[in-house]
Amino acid sequence: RIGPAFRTSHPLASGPVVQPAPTVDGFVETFLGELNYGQGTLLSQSTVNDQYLALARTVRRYLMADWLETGTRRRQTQQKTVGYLSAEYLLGRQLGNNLLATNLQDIAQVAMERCGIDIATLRAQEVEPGLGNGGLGRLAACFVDSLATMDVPCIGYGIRYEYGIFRQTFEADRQVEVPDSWLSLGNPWEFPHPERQVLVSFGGSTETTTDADGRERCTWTPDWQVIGMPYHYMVPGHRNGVVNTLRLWSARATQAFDLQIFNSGDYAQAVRAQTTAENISKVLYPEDSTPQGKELRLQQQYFFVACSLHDFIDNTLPADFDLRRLHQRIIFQLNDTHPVIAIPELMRILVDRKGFAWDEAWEITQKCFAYTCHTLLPEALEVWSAELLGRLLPRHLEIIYRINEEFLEEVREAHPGDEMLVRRMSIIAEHPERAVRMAYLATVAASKVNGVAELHSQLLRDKVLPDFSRLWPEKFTNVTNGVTPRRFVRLANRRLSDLLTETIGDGWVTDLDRLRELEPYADDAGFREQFRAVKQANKERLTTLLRVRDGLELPPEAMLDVMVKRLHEYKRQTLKLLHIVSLYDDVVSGRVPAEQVTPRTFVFGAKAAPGYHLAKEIIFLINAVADVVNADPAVAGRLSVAFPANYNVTLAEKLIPAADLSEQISLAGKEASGTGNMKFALNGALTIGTDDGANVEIRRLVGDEHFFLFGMTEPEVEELTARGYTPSAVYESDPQLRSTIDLLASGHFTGGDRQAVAPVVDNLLHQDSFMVLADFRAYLDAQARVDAAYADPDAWSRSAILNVARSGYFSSDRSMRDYLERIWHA
Ligand code: CJB
Repeated sequence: RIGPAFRTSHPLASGPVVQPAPTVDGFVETFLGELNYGQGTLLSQSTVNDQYLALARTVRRYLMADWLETGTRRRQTQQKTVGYLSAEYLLGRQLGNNLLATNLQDIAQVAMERCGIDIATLRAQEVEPGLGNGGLGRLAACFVDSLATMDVPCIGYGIRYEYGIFRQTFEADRQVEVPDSWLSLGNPWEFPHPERQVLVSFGGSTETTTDADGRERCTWTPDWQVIGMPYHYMVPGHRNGVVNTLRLWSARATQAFDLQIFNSGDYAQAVRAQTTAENISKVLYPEDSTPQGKELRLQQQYFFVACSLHDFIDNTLPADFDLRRLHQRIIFQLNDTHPVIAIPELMRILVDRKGFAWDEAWEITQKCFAYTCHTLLPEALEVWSAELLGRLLPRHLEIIYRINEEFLEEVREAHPGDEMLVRRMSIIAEHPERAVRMAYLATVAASKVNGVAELHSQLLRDKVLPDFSRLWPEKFTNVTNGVTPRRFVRLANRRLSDLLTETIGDGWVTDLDRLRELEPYADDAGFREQFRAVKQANKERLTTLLRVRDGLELPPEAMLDVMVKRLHEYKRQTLKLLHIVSLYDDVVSGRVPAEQVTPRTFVFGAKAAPGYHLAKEIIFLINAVADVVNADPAVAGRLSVAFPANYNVTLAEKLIPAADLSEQISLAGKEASGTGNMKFALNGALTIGTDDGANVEIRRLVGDEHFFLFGMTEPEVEELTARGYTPSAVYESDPQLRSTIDLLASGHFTGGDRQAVAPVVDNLLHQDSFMVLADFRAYLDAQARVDAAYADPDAWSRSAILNVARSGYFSSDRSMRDYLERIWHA
């Protein structure tokens, strides 16, 4: 039905795509055209949503010529491409980013004014694509932004979830999840491409037969299939005429419904198959760092990598391409273990479909994959039961078994007689049930394995994969994460950006090391004054937003102390909470006069996985403490706590530029990297943090005097664990901690209800897996140092400026250069 591609020598067929004029007139004309012909409405009748969609489509038009041209150029040059395989992309709003990339911000603003429209209202209309949980998904979005800006060929492959990360609301201080129907008002940024759709198979059985020439052949007869429909998204580089592609897959049923069953009257049964198929891309799993071994999740993983591999091999490479050279054209980067099923899929394609011998196929496969591990938590390493994997993907399980057999032979050869080692390294675990360790499969197959910060990569080698790093030391490397300065400085912090550009020129936007040139200005009183004015204006912007959005009334003058990230025990939001309660306790118990307390506004932003009960109890407790602290005149004007609901990329862009203090307080050895930590430093917040993840590198770069370090180091944590940690003993020995916990436990914050606080308090006293109590004293001492430092605005601003000047290293452009050099060789 789609018909063959249009191939013609007609002169119009190869003409350039006409771009609208980059003038206010051109913009207005295109906008009105989109409103009339695209939305089918008149300006006088149009709704905000009509106007937003027309504006988005207008901006899209300015990008289209570059997108098509980039695609043509990529096809012609046949350069090596990065195939970024990620189950998550936490993109954030597109409109502002694309206006920035095209340098149309000012033109668009004036053009909208001319139409009587406030562009800010239209920006606010966009629902951000929340197709990710947190750091890992946001990192993927930063990486594709950087690759486009650096003109590196990249296709981002992922899933077009119909529902992204849930919208968080609070009811009686408790988290309530609402479905994120981000597509319901129309999505102007995507292009469906039915001509590139792909069939994906599941279930069934395999049969091995022997050819006349003695070769074994395997045929997989699947049970059911779904269609993968690609949606293309533009990924523009920063003002460089490059637009790469993000290709997200949506699942469709092969047959909309069964006409026979429908005619017989069972309507529900008639559409059942469709529902099953389309469930695959229905919703993002909201677990961050704690995967659930659910069948649907494995279906999602296989679905998107099967589509992506097929898309590249059969629809992107030239038809006559010699697959022995595949690694010269693609490197598939595995973003955590979620896409690791791509490894047996490529083997299956090469051996079963393309007729390669096993050994040759394995050689090709090993060169085409690289694996990034994003965690140290053992529970976050995915393991799929062999029963489930074999039922859903029988051929893939056979392939994994054979990969494992051959790998274990290699181990036996290198270490004869060491069966314990063989068992430890096996891709197949035998207990508590037979299961596939996806991180091991990735490590065995990949050309390179990397962690995401120096400390993390070291711990990955020494603790998570020690046997593998001994066997293949050269396979392991580090690439410290980064963040895109386009979104997280230039777009989020226009005031700071303008100040930077006035001071050192605008080169920093694509060459963040240039921020170094700011260093001398740290000693310039006039500059410090301007820098402080920027921070103050950002705080006021935030205060206004939170008043309108959440009905929160916050003093715009206080120190803004921010902890935003997923709610997880290891990140230790409870440590922050104990700090707040102890300050409050000091005042209400009369130990410290209120006037002596540094005015602070504490801001939390965090979603908890819906099934993570303790995390949800912690959210409840933070809200309960906020209610009481905010209402108590004893601390009025001194302490306030804000927990705006639904922390997401859009809110981050408002919060981070306003922050004075960045809370990065995970237990040492648990946070792989963190990327929020980088965004705060780049926006001139000082960090209070443990020696964990990328904090280590931030501190080294900005200097000890400009960073508030506290807490146990990773070896100290290990040592305490070995000695045996008893939180109740810490509680007994520290009177301030005792008083703080007792106040919490008394029900003071929950209207006298002691039961309501018990889950969190009991856990802290009797379990405390992440040693909150052990670091409490050090944390309070560090916070006292923060107060002392904040009392000297000039010294504080100097430190903040130096944080900005010395954080250029944390650009994701630099991360991409490291990947290119150490891993991709593209
Ligand atoms: N991370 O967001 C996730 N989800 C996971 O399932 C595992 C790890 C985070 O990835 C970020 C990007 O590498 C890291 O900065 C962060 O430490 C890690 O928790």
